Amino acid sequence: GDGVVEHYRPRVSYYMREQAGNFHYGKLHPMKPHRLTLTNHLVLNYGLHKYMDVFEPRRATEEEIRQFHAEDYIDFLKRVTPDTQGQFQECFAQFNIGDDCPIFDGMWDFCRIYSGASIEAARKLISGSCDIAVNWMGGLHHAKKYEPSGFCYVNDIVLAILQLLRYYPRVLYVDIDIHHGDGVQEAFYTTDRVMTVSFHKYNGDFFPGTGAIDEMGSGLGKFYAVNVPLQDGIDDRSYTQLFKTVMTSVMETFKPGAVVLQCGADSLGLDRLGVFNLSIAAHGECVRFMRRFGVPMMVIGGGGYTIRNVARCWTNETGIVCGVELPSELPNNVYHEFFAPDYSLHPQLSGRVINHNSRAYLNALTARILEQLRYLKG
Ligand code: ZLS
Ligand code: CA
Ligand code: ZN
Repeated sequence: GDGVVEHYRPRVSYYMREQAGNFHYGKLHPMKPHRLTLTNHLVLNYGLHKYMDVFEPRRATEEEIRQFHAEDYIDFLKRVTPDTQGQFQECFAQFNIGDDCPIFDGMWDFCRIYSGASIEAARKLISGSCDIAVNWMGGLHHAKKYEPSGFCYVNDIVLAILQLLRYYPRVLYVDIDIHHGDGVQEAFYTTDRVMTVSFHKYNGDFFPGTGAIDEMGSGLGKFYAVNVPLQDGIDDRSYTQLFKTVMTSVMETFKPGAVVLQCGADSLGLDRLGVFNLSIAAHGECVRFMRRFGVPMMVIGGGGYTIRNVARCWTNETGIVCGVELPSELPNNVYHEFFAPDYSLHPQLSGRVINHNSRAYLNALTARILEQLRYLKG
């Protein structure tokens, strides 16, 4: 077994603002910030706050957001509201405003809250006052320098990595959201100081359409972007085995000073937008595996659209980073009815879609990625 790991109790910082759960993208929109409130209730009712330092982070400043985003885009985000959007109509096409990225009440405030938390988490890691920093509000990996994309307006991950790069020579970004982490990959595509690794569904059509295996980075960054394109229905065994094989080689070759792990929960089975078959245990196994390397780590949220399972998933992963084993029976909490009929941390999520990833496909994929990583050695 791994007795040593079980006794390892890392210092964990946890970032949360209650208001974050009260924002609404719109009634029909699949992104529901309320999942953050559900998650926090489970985390607190399991008593996990006793194992962490819990912080209410400050908002990111405009100046901090300018480290990545363009000034006129920031001006737009700052000034547009549902009431003033009439005056900004001509900017909507320029800034990709539409059904995926609507203008909603408090949008700019929401961006400043989730980004402020990721920036503070990065600084906390640098200061050495924690080993793992958790921000379930963050992880909005699609946002671009000049525009929002796929429910993401400000790229808190890029902002956090830019902070980490002030101190750590090399930062590893790992993304287990079902969507490709395109915004982060693009921001660091030409540098060898950030390696990005994304596992995602890819068929050329599924959003955002990028993330083919041959996108590997360019210039100095050549080979430092790793893409793991997967088909519908991938199951626990195939995914965790692939994840561990790839990440072992990545850690050995890249030797990062810090890791940022995006834990999008839309890779779980039964997700409203997702098509994978992962259980909460397998998703969490990826987090546990990364924790074992003992490298300073930032753990952030992302997608996740069947919100009762998002809350379960991120609660389980909060327990994992703390090194605390949680009983399956959910503690009593004011949102108990969300978790009917099983009231369990580990409901059955698999079985809706069949696995279209053959052994042969996964073996060939693994071989190609390990070959790419061999270019980094020596
Ligand atoms: O990674 O697939 C698309 C783009 C479209 C189809 C949908 N229409 C609305 C716009 C054009 C091609 N967008 C994806 C974005 C997925 C973002 C994932 C974010 C993350 O998990 C990180 C947080 C998409 N998939 C599903 C929808 N959009 C979608 C489903 C249902 C609705 C309601 C609200 C809006 C319009 C009707 C909407 C979007
Ligand atoms: Ca991904
Ligand atoms: Zn996603």
